[in-house]
Amino acid sequence: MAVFEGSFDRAGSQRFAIVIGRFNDLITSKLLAGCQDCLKRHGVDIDPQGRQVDYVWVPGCFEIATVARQLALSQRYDAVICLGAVIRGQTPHFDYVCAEVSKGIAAASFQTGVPVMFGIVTTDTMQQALERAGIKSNLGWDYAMSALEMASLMQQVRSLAPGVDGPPIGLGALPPTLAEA
Ligand code: INI
Repeated sequence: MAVFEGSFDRAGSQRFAIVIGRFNDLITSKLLAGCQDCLKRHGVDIDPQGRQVDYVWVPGCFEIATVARQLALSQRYDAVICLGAVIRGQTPHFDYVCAEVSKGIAAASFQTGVPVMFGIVTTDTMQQALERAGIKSNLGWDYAMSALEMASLMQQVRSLAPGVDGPPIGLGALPPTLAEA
């Protein structure tokens, strides 16, 4: 039998989409910078005019999953990275947005078989969000690492059952990924 693990040495041949929420862009732009730094240092060409990373801006976290699912369905990407920030205010809005973005991203990944990374910072205060977006650490870097790992791992796991890489429910078989073509 075997042990499967994602590696970080295939980054130069992988493609990524990054979906970023404009809401709280003081935070999300810093998450994006951390994410890009990680991808670049692992050999990914992060230039928007290049062939490896596409960037998609959406109004806020509520819209992220819809776009991420559509990008995953395109089969152009080895992983989709979602970046957003939800900061608790004095209204119940926080809970609605958190619930939808978390369920939506999980569904997008499960339905398409493409790794969709949950890069959503959820905090009580702006100070806590800033600490996670560069003051203490930058979670954008961590989300990119997870994307690299999952992109590599899914390539290996898919190869166990060639031609059966479609989603588990509902949508029927999808064409092979560009990475495999
Ligand atoms: N969007 C966020 O990304 N973060 C938030 O903290 C947030 N809050 O708290 O309101 C938020 N709201 C906007 C929402 O995501 C949608 O863009 C908007 O409701 C339009 O559909």
